[in-house]
Amino acid sequence: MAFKKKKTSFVIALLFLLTAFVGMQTSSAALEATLVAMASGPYLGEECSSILLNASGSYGAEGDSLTYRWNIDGSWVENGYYPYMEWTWYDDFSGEIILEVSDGTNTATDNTFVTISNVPPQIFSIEGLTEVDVDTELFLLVNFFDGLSDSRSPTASLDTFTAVFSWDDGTSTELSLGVGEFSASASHTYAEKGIYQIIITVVDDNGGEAVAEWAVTVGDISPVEAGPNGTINEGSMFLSHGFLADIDSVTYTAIVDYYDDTGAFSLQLNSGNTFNLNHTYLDDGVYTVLVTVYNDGMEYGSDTAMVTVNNVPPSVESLSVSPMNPYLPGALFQFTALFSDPGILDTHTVKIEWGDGTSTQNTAEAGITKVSGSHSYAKAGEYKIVVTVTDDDGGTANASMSVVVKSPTTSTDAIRGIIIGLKIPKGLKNNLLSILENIPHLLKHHKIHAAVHQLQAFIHFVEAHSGKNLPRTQAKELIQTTRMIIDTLRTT
Ligand SMILES: [Ca+2]
Ligand SMILES: [Ca+2]
Ligand SMILES: [Ca+2]
Ligand SMILES: [Ca+2]
Repeated sequence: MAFKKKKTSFVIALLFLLTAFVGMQTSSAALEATLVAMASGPYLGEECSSILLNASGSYGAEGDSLTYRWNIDGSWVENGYYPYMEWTWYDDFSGEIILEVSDGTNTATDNTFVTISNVPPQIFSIEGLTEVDVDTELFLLVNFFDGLSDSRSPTASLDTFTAVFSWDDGTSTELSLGVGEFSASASHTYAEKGIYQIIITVVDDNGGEAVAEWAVTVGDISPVEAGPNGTINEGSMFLSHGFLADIDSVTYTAIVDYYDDTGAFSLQLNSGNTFNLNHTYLDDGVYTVLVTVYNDGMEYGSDTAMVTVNNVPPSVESLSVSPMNPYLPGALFQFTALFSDPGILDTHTVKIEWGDGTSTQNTAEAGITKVSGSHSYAKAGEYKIVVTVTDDDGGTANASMSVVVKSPTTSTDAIRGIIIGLKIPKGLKNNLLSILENIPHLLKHHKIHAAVHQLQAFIHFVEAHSGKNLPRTQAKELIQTTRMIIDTLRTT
């Protein structure tokens, strides 16, 4: 490289001489004013390392002694009679510098390009404890340097820094450091015991980066750590994780028993000998999770974690009746309640209060979430049916719906009222009323079929007189109302 560089300078000098020679042909003044500045370059370097600027290719007329100065970052730096000058940039830089040579009378200049690259910081040491207790502060101090870390004369850069401590528990601490601030300290408190790989990163303001790791053991670590205790709801998954004190993989195997009668499972060990626990508990209770680890068939260690599973009360999903409401007294209908419970092993008691002072109680076995019952009401009125679902652990929920029971007598009375109000011949009016006369009696004795038959006969009679001595609009109203009563009766 050095050879190539020299050669390049030589070629440039030769080119310059040729140019001067060509100039001589055209201008005799050029011969007298022989003064040439040669800045060499381009120069490449790193921040904080000195560069030798070489103006030795410059020349003047024979016998002249030359003086040199360089313009760097806008300022002139005098270098007397020395063609060589050492210069150090303390930060990365990219731009032109100017050489000026003087023979005492005239001056000549030359420009060249300089590229100084950034040097990343270097972490020298980390100070701190490698073992702390849970809930106790861990202090870490990181020492680093940025620039030329020569032990005899270190040269610091003008960079600023960001230091990040990643604590390996999902949290981190970030610090901003000024020029020349080559140490950073941070503290952290761990809530859970474990072995943590802390990563410390120092980045300078030009993106140069240094990374170091620090391992800390938090709490008394036994050979196997099953992880913290947990609390969940029935029907949901217990998620946790644990680890072995020995992070170097040998031939460990592990099993886990969640102690809810589902038996023992083989437990997969991740790299670094950590493991994940996940299990769905179907009923409430306090369960022990036992993790046992073997090394070549011999027990290496075991540990437990406790899981408290809370009962979740059931919830009523829907209430429905069939056939559709409203009903007549004595009409039997089917009532259905749907409910749910995340504790799928729970049994349930379902109480249906019909709103007329009677109630029905059912027991739903585990897995059954639908309860039906049939009922009829003796009297007309609006009834509120209340359903209460209770699981075998005391969790409870209720819901209600209203049903309406209409009296058919009341309905036929309405038709009678219409007829009495009509302006029609008295004979026709009496005939209409007489057809309806027997209906309340039939309904009272649940002779629904006979009542329907009688109402149909009434419709036929009305149709026969419609548009004659009974106006069409009034006939239509009577027929519609009667059909509604028939529909109601047919659903009973
Ligand atoms: Ca820099
Ligand atoms: Ca730097
Ligand atoms: Ca339960
Ligand atoms: Ca439950």
